[in-house]
Amino acid sequence: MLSGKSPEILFTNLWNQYVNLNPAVAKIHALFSEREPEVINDHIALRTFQHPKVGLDKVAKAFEDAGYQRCGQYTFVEKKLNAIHLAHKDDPSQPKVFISELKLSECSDELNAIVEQEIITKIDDALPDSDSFYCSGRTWGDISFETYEALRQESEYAAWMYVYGYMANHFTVKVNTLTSFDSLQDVNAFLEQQGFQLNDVGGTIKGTPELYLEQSSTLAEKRPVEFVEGTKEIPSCFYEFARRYPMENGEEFAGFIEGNADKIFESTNMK
Ligand code: OOG
Ligand code: NI
Repeated sequence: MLSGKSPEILFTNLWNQYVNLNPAVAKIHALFSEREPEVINDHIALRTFQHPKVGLDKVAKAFEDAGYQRCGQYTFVEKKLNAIHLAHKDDPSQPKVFISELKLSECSDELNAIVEQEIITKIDDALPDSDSFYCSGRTWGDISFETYEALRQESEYAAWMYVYGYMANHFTVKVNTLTSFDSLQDVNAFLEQQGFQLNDVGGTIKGTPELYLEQSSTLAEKRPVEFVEGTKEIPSCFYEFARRYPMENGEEFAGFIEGNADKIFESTNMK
């Protein structure tokens, strides 16, 4: 018997939090829902810090309790990130979950001091072991724009975490299952025509059919955020589009690709 929540509850909680914060996400979802009988979510992504109190194990727990298991491991040397992906043990139709963590041991003393004092010590000690940590958002209270900028000098990822915390930074439309689009190129053209800006780091399409995975994403829209210094517009969340291809054995590729992911992370960059 699994003790945890069902995957449906986990994704409903994450979806509500994500869509409430991001009007562009609601618009994109509505545009696809108008045209499609079904809009399938391929995966979501969550972020954290590599730290005994809040590391990726803590974020993964709610999913493991809901029947997920760890499948892939990834490293991003430049961005100082580790990541894993999880998939449901019995039900391949459940979205995959990508969880990354910033390797604090490779970051500066200044960054470590801010993350420790302004984020980690302020998180309630019981929260990371609870079943709602994965969607707990920012529980460290007021934030300062000066601190945001200081973090951003070294890590856009740390700066984004400081503002938003534990929530899905994206959901992903599975392009394979769309009936009114033949390719990711078509999806991108449609999004651009509708006025959405795409992440063009390394080109708007990351990956190739030979890698069995093509991905694109919108740029996170800038949303007003209250800092102690006043309100500023800060990149929030984005929407991703993924097309998976069958491998030689006929099975659909079910993993992630470091070279693609490395660029998708930048969808939440301020610059
Ligand atoms: C995750 C970026 C990686 C993918 O599909 O490769 C990713 C993130 O931005 O936290 O989503
Ligand atoms: Ni993704």
